[in-house]
Amino acid sequence: MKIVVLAGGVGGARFTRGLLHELERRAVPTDAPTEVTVVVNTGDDMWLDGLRICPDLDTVMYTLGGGINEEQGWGRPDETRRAAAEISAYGRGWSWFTLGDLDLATHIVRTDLLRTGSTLSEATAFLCRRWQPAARILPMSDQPVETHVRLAADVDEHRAGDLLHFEEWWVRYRAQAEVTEFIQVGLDQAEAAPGVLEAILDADLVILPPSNPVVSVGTILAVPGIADALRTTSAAVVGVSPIVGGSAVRGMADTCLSVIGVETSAAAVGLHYGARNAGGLLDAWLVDETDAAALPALLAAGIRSAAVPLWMRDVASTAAIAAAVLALGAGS
Ligand code: GDP
Ligand code: FO1
Ligand code: CA
Repeated sequence: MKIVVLAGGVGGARFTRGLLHELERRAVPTDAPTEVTVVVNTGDDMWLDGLRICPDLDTVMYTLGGGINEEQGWGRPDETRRAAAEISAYGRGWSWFTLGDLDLATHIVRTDLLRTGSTLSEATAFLCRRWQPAARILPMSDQPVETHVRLAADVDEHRAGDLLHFEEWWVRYRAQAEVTEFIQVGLDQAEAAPGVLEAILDADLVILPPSNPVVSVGTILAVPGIADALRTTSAAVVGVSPIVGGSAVRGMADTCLSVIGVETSAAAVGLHYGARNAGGLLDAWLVDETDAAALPALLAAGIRSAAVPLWMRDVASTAAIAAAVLALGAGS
């Protein structure tokens, strides 16, 4: 069996870890192992003091490789910030963005690979040789595509109408600065990274995990060819709601959804992706048990649905969510 997951950072990474756990639990030694490919959002990537930072790729790689800071959800555990302090002593660096010493090593190796001619796919494969994730991790694109927000009003040195990198809007301003739109800078020059479209078209199951529908999954879907591949693949496409009981469990998905005019509810996000049999992307959509009232509307729109607990409290509860996705994907 072949499974593709379109992931952002923490939500996508944690879901995929639970999925791998569930697949491992079900594995039959005589059967070929299920192959999982994670296509990761690179819209949050940015240059910081000469280093290429890829937050969602690193979050997925560390989470699946056993090197993630569990409490934070991103970065490495037992971090120190000595290099960042030295960079600020030179009057450089971004005071609002934390880069730990261990994490910096990843950025230095990746940047060196990129500067000596490797593509982002090649650099990612190289970094993964150390972490040995039980899934193939692919960037959505090898070309830089960076999500920016358009500011509705002046904030600090930025003017209304200016574009601001999504990470600055989120990490520096905690998504409190009002914005009018999200723009993927570089999208017109971008194509899906090698293997991405092939993996989707060749899959038995494609999963939209509980990642941010706007700046994680939405950005991946904006890469030319990816949404079409989802529409045409013979795989079942199953999504997991990142919205539980009308709120984003963590992060700023609620603010992002309101910017694109979608209500923060499990049903609205499912309907935003739409039914595959009506030109949309989903065959099925998993919602939280407290959102069971959404099932009739989803079914009426042509999206099979089920309601189960969707809190990823630990690996076991997340594996149970993955089991429900596998059941929905199999048509039950
Ligand atoms: P990011 O790049 O680190 O923001 O991570 P993602 O885009 O992959 O996922 C972020 C989204 O995951 C958030 O907007 C939440 O809505 C969702 N999320 C986080 N934890 C949970 C959880 O336990 N259950 C569900 N259903 N969604 C979650
Ligand atoms: N998130 C923060 O809220 N503050 C940070 O200083 C921060 C640093 C950081 C460094 C490396 C990395 O891979 C991720 C980092 N994140 C940080 C998380 C992350 O960039 C964002 O929360 C998500 O990408 C939001 O989609
Ligand atoms: Ca992200």
